[in-house]
Amino acid sequence: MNRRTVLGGMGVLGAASLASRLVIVSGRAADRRPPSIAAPRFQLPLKIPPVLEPAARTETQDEYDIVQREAELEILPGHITRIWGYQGCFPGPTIRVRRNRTAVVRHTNQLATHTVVHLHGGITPADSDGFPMDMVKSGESRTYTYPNRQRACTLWYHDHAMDRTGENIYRGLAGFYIIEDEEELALPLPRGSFDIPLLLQDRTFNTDGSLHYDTGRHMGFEGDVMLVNGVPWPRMDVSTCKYRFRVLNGSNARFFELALSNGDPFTLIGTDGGLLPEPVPLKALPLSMAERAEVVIDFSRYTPGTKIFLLNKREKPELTQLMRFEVANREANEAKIPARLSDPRFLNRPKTPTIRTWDFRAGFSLSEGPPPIVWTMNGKRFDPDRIDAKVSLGEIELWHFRNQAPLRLLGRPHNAHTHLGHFQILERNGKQPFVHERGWKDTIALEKGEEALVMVRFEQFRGRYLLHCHNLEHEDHAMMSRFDVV
Ligand SMILES: [Cu+2]
Repeated sequence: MNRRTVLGGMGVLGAASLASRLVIVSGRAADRRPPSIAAPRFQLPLKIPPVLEPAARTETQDEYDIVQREAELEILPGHITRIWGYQGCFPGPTIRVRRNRTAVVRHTNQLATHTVVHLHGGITPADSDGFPMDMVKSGESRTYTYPNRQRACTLWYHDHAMDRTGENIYRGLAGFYIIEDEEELALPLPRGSFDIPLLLQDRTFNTDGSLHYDTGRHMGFEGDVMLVNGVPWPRMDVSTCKYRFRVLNGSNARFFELALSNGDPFTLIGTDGGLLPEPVPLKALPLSMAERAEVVIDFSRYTPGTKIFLLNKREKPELTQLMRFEVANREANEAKIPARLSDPRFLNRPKTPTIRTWDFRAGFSLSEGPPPIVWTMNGKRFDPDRIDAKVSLGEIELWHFRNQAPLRLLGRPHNAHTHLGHFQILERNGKQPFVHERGWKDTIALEKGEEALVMVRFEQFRGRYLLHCHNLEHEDHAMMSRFDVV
C-alpha cells in the first residue's frame, strides 16, 4: 500500500487521528530524492557576483537592463548545470546604488516560465514591488522603479511569481542589491575587496548535473550540497585584516545558525534594514530564510596558514561546514569598527496603536496531499483579490506574529516577512528580542510555538503589499496575506 492509498482510504478523520497518520508522510524520511553528485569540499575558490553596470545614467537615476535567461554552468566540476539566471548569472549580478538615486531596472524574461521581480527590503511603489500576479510572461519585459529613499542596507532581488517562487529562486533567480549612503560611507568599515557578499543556499543535483527540485510536499525544500555564492563548499583566501561580510540566507527552507569553527567571536554590525547603532560581539548568529546579517570578522588575530570554517551549527554533521577561510597573507587594512555605527532613528511606541495579529499555521484540506495540509495566515490561504488589512500610510502599528502549532506534529518553523515596511522587534515570547535582532528588520524567524510583537510603519507608497512566510514552499502553498496601504 503506498502513501496515497493510505491517506485516500481515510475518509473524514478526527484531527488527532489524522495527525497520528501524518507521521508516515511528513518530514524528511518521506522524501524520495536522487543521490546528489559528490561535490569537492573546500577546494573551489569563492566567487563574488559581478556588479552590474548601469546601461545609462542621468543626474538623478541609474538605468539597468537585465535579461532573465537560461545558462549552462559548471557548478560541480565536470558537470553542466542548467540554471535560470538574471543575465544568466548564478547568483545574479549585484546592483549597488546610492540612497536617493532612483534605479530603473528593465527585466526581460527569456525563460520558459512566468516571472516576477521583488526587491526584498525595498521601500518600493506597489506597481514595482512584484505582486505575485504581476507576472511577466515569457518574451515580455517589465520595468521596475526603485526610488531608494531608505537608509543604507543589504537587500536582495528575487523572483516572486504566484505559486512558483520556490522553483524560480531555486533555479537561480536571486541577486544582491546594496544601497549605500553618506552616513555609512563616512565610517572606516572594511570596503572594496574587503566588503564581501555571501549568499548561502542549499541545492540537490541529479547525477546528470541538473538541479533537482521538489517542494518537500510543501514542507520546504532542503538540499544536500551547500553553496556560497553559487560555489559548492568554497574556500576563501583571506589576509590578516578585517572583512565585512554581508550574509544572506537565500535558501528556500533551511535555517542557519552561523558560527566560526574555532569558537571565536565575530562582530554583528547590521541587520536586514542596515547598520545597528553599535556593534555587537557574537559567537553564534541565527539566520532564517531571506534574513541578512552584516558581520565583521577580524582575521588579524590569526597567523598565515590558519584555517577556519564557517559553520551552520543547526545542521547534521555532514552539512555543518559551509565554507573555509584560509589565512593566506599578512596584510593590514585601515578598517575599524567604530563604537558608534549609525543613528537608526527608531520609532517611539505609540500610546494607543492599532494592533493586528497574524497567525501562521497549518490547515487541513482533504483535496490536497499527501499530506492534506495547506499553509495559512489567520486560517486563510492567500487570495490576491482579498484585502486582509487596510493600513494607514505613515501610521505606527503593532503587529503580533504567532507561529501556531495546534498539533505538535504540524508545527514547523516559519518566518514573517513584510513588504514595504521595516519593523523593530519589541518582544519575542513576551521577553526582550535577541541581541542580534535589535536593529531594523523586514523578516523574523518564528520557531514552533513562538510569537513576536513588532512595531512597523509603512511609508512613502500606497497600494497592495504582502506579508508572508519566507519558507518558499510555504509561501507558494499560500501562506501569504495581502494588505493595502491606504
Ligand atoms: Cu512557513
